Amino acid sequence: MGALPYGFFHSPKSPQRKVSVLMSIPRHGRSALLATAAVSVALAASVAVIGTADAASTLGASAAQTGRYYGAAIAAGRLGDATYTRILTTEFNSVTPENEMKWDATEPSQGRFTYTNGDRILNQGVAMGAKVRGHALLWHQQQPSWAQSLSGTALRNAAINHVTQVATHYKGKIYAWDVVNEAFADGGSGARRDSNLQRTGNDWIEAAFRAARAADPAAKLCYNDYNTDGVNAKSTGIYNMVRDFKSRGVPIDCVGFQSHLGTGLPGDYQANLQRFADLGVDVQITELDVAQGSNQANVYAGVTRACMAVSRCTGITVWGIRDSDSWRTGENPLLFDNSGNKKAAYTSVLNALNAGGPTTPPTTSNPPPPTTSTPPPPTGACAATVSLNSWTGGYVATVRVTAGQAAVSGWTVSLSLPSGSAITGVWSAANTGSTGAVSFRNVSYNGQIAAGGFTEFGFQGTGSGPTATPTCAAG
Ligand code: G2I
Repeated sequence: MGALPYGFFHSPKSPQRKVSVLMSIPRHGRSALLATAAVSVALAASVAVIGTADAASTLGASAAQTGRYYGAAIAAGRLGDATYTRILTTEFNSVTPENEMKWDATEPSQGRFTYTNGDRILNQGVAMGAKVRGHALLWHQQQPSWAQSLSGTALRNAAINHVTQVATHYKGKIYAWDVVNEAFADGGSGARRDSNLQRTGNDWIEAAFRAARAADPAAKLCYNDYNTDGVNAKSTGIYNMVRDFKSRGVPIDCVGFQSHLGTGLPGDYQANLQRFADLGVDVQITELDVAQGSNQANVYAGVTRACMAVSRCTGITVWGIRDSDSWRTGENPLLFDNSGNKKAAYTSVLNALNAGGPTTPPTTSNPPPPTTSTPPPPTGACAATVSLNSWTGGYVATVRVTAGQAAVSGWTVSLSLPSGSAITGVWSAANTGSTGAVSFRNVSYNGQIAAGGFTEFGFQGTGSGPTATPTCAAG
């Protein structure tokens, strides 16, 4: 099957072909396409024209200018492909294993854990200095056959043990875990999906999140789902669960929006991300791919702009690199063609990422920079703020480093830890010292911050976390 022409889904003359196209992809991708096609919005064709000295030239570097990541789902079996690996290492600063950390891959028989391929993905990410998203601890699909045959308490215990073991194996190395994947039903119910896991009791999801937090306190813990690309019954069901979790102290940090899209984007895509962010969780685009068509580049740009407009949208992951790597065979839904060439969609994403920074280079001559009610730090400087997630005996600190009126090239954040506090893990920075007066230096991929932009790093520790505002030195 070739590329879908733009407007194909709306053609009244081709109902048979529409069905055959939809039937040719797996079931839930089909419903994603139907949902998005039904409310497709023609996005403005214009893309901000950049071309400033600050516009970065790769997806990861462009996203990093505003403290975000741009990632790809990758497969261990493709890492030997030179074109694939060249694009991966050049363009992306986050990786997600497409299949290698799933239950069937990591615990093929009960209690026997195999991490060979999961570790290959992890090591690839580490070698690139990239974030690693863990995917997925519990899901009704891709369960090993032994788990499929369990139920009740035996399944609950096996599932929680699985979460504990896998999160412990990868402790301190995962940026964010999809703790639970696709637990809500499609359609208008807004209810949980029936599954063997759901039949162990409605609290299985929160039990999984608590187990994951206990095993790896530094990882952000996400709920991840599809057909949640606008305000609809399914996304509202998830919204209500997240609100309930936050009110009861169930540890959840982020919601993943898979965004397997057709040829349109719901008009309330950004508003939907924002309403989740307003609950106090990060949001991430976790499995983005968009059906080929004349609108593909615009839909990709629209998703990018939406994430850039939501301060708690921390990054975007595309579900594969080249069209030929995609699970959506024949739909050409990715940013690189089969030969590894950049597509128009790639350029639209890069421009939208770069539009998140300044549109003119910083200058010390006229005209003077506009004044704002809360002035940023002086030119060439940076500022740092800490947000703490504490519990008895430990904490995770997230530090945001913000550039002033000029871009920053390299930064060092210094702070003082209270007596009895010791750092046990650091990500996206290199620390000097782990008790008392400590400092953190940028790593290779987050030293450049555009004027007014920010990046984030984090650390975890024992005792209580820092309370005073840190200092930041640029350069
Ligand atoms: O279905 C698309 C994605 C929907 N959200 C969750 C994701 O985890 C899911 O990823 C896909 C992978 O992209 C596929 O690669 O999950 C599929 C399984 O539901 C993956 O397909 C499986 C095939 O079904 C297996 O036959 C195959 O052995 O990939 C396996 C490894 O190539």
